[in-house]
Amino acid sequence: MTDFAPQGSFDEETVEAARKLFAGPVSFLKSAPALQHLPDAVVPEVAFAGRSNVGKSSLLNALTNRNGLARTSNTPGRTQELNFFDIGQPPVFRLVDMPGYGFAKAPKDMLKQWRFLVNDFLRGRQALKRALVLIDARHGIKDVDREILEMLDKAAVSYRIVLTKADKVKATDLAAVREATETEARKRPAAHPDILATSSEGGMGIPELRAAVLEAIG
Ligand SMILES: Nc1nc2c(ncn2[C@@H]2O[C@H](COP(=O)(O)OP(=O)(O)OP(=O)(O)O)[C@@H](O)[C@H]2O)c(=O)[nH]1
Ligand SMILES: [Mg+2]
Repeated sequence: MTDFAPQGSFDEETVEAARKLFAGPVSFLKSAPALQHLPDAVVPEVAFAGRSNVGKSSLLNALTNRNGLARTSNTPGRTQELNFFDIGQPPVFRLVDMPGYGFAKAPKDMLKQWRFLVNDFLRGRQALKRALVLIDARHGIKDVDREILEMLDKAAVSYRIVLTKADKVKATDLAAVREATETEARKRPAAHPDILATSSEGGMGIPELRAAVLEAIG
């Protein structure tokens, strides 16, 4: 793996503890197509939210270094349920892979169902310590993203913005989108002031994001 300039201000011990935790046992727990199927909330949870195709499932695989743990696809709308993954055995925390929003080709009633599922989960889950809101580094924050950011701000759900697919943009463009995104994050009440730029392909920002997850679960 290539070396990247470190991001954020995580101390070495946290980065190392996070690396170890994610390198240990990881298992798929269950898939919840509706809120009544949620698993009992027994450990802290961190959820992946973001536009369809932004790279939520890929990032989950990169963090756990397990290809194919969460299903990915070039076709938007791959993930249609809330998928829970246990990290650690016994589990220390859970990652939740969620359906994406803003997927225009999905049937209307399906879209509505996903929106309720995602919004109600994010707003009502006691065990949820933080949401990671993923933003494509090629596009930056769009209005469709702002809708979910506003919802999280209103409900006071703590979240962190994470840029994805950083390997697809030039360094100068990445620096610009990073700055614009951070400026917006700092104005949002429930957002963590720092953002992370990641690549599931190249590995940029992955150690830091692991540390950020560990930090979020406390
Ligand atoms: N180059 C590059 N491609 C990526 C990266 N992350 C994801 N992709 C690609 O983007 C596509 C979508 O990735 P997914 O992880 O399935 O996206 P998702 O957000 O889970 O999508 P939905 O489940 O539809 O909401 C796949 O073809 C991935 O291979 C990345 O960091 N770099
Ligand atoms: Mg997915």
